[in-house]
Amino acid sequence: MKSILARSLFLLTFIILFSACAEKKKKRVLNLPETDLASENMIPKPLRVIPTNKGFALDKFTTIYTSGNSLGFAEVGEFLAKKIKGKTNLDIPVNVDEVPDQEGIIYINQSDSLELNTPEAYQIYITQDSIILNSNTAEGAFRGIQTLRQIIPETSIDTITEYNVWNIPTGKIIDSPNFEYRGSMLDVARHFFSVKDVKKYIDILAYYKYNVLHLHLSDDQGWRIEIKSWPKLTEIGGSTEVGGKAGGFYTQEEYTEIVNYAAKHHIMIIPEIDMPGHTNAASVSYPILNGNGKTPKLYTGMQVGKSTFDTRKDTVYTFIDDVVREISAITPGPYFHIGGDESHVTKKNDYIYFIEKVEKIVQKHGKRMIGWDEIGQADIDSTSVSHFWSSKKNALDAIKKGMKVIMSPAKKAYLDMQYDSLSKHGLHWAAYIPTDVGYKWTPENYEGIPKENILGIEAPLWSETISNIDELEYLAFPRAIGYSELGWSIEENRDWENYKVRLANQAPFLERMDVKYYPSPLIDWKKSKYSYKEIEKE
Ligand code: TNX
Repeated sequence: MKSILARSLFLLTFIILFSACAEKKKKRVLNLPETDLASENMIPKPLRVIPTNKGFALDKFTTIYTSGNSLGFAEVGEFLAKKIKGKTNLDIPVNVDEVPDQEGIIYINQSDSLELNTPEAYQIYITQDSIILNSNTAEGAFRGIQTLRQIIPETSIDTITEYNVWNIPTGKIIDSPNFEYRGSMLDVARHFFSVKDVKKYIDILAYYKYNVLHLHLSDDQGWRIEIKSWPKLTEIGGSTEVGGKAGGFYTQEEYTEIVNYAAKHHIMIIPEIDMPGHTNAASVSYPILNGNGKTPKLYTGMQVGKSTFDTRKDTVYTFIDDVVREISAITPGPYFHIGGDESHVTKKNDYIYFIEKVEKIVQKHGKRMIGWDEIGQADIDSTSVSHFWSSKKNALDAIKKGMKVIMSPAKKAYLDMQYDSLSKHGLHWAAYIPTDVGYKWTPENYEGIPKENILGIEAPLWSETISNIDELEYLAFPRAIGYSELGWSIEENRDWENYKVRLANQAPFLERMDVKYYPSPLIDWKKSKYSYKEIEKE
C-alpha cells in the first residue's frame, strides 16, 4: 500500500515536472541570428576563443546554478545575476530549488580539471541550451563571469518573441592570466577620495579582471588611515590636502569596508605607508619622527623629496611597528607596501639601514614587503618585492637578490601623465601618454627585465592634479582598460588595431556606469544605444 502511494506520488511529481518543462521548452525553440564569438569585444582578450556561431537565449526563462555555497561560487552566481539585472533588467534566479530545466541554464561549476592550472583560469562552454563555466576557484569563476557580462549584447532582440531575448554567441572560451598580479594604485594622500569613490573604481577594475588595488595612504600632504595608537596622524596629518582644502581619512572600519568590498570583487587591497621620505604629514602630527628638532608645517604644495624620518631613532621604529601592526591586522592580503621612493634628504647609509629594519617589522607582522625600486639598494630578502617605476639598475639589483618585480614604468604606465599637452589634468614629467602609447609596450621584456622575474603590472594614479571622481576617471579611463589587457592577455593576443575596436565598444558600458572617461580622438567611440539605462551599481 505504502509503495503504491509512493509510486503514484513519484509519478505525479514526474508528470507535473515534465509538463512544466515541456511548457518551458515550447517557449524556448528560438531561431536566433548567427553569431561570432571570436569577434566579440572582450577586454582583456581571452587566451582562446572557438566560435560555433549559434545563439544562447538569455531571457526571462534563464536560471543560474552554482557549485556549493562554502566555496564562494554561490556569491559569484548572485553577483552575475545582479549585473545581468543592471544591464538587461532581467530577474534571473540563482540556485532556486526547482528541478532545473535542461535549457536556459547558466551553470557556474567548481572543477578540478587539470587544464585549469591557475586559480584564475576558467573555461566557458556556450551552447544553444546552456552556458557552463568551469573553474577551480571562486576567483576563477569571478573572472569568467566578467567575460560573460561582456558578451551579453547591449540590446535585445524583440522581434522573435513577445518578450526580450539577448542573443549570446555560442562557442568555447579557454582563458587564464598572463601575469598573476594585475593592479592599479590610487593616491588618496595628495587628494582624498571617499569610500564611495574607491568602490566605484573597484567596480570598473573588476570588470576588466584586475586583482589588486594598491592604496597610497600617506604622503607629505596627508595621512589617510586611522592608527588608534597614534591618533594625531589623522587628526592633524589628515586635515588637509594639495591645494589646501580639507583632506580626510578612513577610519579602520571604513578601510575594512573597502577591503571587504574589494574581496567581494576578488581584488586584494595593498596598503602603502610611504617612508622614510614623503613623511611630512606624519612628522607634523608627531614632530619627534623627523629628528631635526623642528616642528614642520602642514604642506599643501606638490613638491616632493624634502621630508625624512630620523632613521637612527628607536621611537621611529616603535611608531612603524604600531602602524604596520594595526594596518596588517585589518589587511587580509599578504603584502605591505612601504614606499621608499624619492628619499632625497635621507643619507644613503641611513636609507639602507632603514629599509632593512622596516623589512623585518613587516615580516614580523606576517606580510611581504613591497617597496618602490629604490629599495633594491638595500640588503633585503628574496621574498620582498621591487616596484619598478624608473630605475632599471635598481630593478636588476633586486632581481639579483631573487626578488620579483612589479612593472609600473612611469613613461608607459603612469595614469597621472597627461594624454597630450591639451589634457585638462595630469603631469608630464615622465612623458605624455596617449591611449595608444599606454597600450603599445611589452611588460614582458621592458628595460631587459626578464618575464620570469615579473610578478605583474600596475598602473598608478597619483592625485596631485585631480580632486574628484570625474577627474580621476578622466585620467584612468580609457588607459586603465589597456593595462588590464597588458596584464592578462599573452603578447601574441595583443594588437593595437584590434584592441582599439574593442575599446571603442566599451562606451556603452562606461556610460552605463557613469564613468567620465577621456574620449580619446584615436578611438572611434561607439554611440551607445543600450536598452536599459539604470546604472549598473551594487
Ligand atoms: C613620482 S613614482 C612619485 C610620486 C608622484 C609622482 C607624480 C614615485 C614612486 N613617486 O610621489 O606623485 O611621481 O607623477
